[in-house]
Amino acid sequence: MLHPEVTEVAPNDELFTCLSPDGVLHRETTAGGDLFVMYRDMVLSRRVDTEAIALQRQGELGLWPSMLGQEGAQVGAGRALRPRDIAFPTYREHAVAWCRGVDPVQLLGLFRGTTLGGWDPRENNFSLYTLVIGAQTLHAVGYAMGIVRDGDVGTGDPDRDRAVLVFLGDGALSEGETNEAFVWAAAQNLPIVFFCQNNQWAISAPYSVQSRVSVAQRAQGFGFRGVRVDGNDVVASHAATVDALDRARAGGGPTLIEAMTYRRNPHTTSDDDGRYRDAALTDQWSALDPIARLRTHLENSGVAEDFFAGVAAEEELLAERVRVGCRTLPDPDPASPFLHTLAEMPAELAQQLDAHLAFVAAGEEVAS
Ligand SMILES: Cc1ncc(C[n+]2csc(CCOP(=O)(O)OP(=O)(O)O)c2C)c(N)n1
Repeated sequence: MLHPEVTEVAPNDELFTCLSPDGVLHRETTAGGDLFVMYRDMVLSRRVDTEAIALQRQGELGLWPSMLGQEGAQVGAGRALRPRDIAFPTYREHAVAWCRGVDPVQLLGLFRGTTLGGWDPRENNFSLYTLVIGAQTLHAVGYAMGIVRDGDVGTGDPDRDRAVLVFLGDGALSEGETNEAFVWAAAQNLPIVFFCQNNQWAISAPYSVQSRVSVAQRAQGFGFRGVRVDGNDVVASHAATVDALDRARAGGGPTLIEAMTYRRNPHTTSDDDGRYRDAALTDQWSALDPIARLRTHLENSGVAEDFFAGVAAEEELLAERVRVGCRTLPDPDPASPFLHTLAEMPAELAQQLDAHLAFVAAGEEVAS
């Protein structure tokens, strides 16, 4: 089913919005989406983010890329996925991971240095985090080609048709790989949705130094649809993504969604954003907070305080589980980097593994 209200905004680059910053739902969408579920998703995933920053400050994590302010874009998109669809994230999609059912403690392993992955991508159809900017767009295109070859697109059977949702930042649009991915997606009419969170900064580089046109407009040059949504509006993000995924599964080809949002925290816990941007801008964007606006809407609709209290109680339990879980993440097997690269281990690599294990054992002896 297509949702014409989203399509309308494509040609003129208008921002598609449903829920205004003061919490008024001024456009009903046909895309549905459970506002209670999405409120809870945003609150709980924000709490994971807050706890992760605190853990990094305590030396428990090496690094953390915060998503504060981007929950509306991520939850709207994450909740548009069906189980058989697959998502390819960057390293900041903590709320999408939450929507896919990835345990938040598993997210922390990569940033604690106990794993190079953290979860099995097949369990939740949620690929591993990708730190190489833009690389995941090609992985996603390859997967979408596989879906076509499996005949899982355009059959009309909702239990069979699948699509790919790939996340990228505005900075990734300056990578050759992303542009190659767009070429392939268009030329082969692939079942793929590119979801760009335009949080306006690629570390210290603003979007304005990367492009003379909007993100959404760039899709037109490759021959497919681009739409612009208010990324701090979870309802708009959800409707636009449902629409684009429906099209993709039905054989309608790719869409690029530009979710306009803002990275309210520094790029990572290692970055000093005070050196390149004005704090007043962050304050302006704080007033557009995606959680606050949905809460206002729910309160104005008569939702009982019990609901919010219930989510707040869940938050405390989750925070405790994340703190304890992080500290008790198991150390990796020292052999693991050697074991999962080649199907059969060559003799030379086996020798290196022996030497490595001897080195680790010697270190453990010294330490004990
Ligand atoms: C190929 C590559 N080049 C450079 C980097 C260094 N780098 C890490 S994050 C980043 C900025 C990415 O910005 P954007 O795509 O907008 O995503 P955001 O971090 O804002 O979510 C850069 C340049 C990298 N990781 N990979």
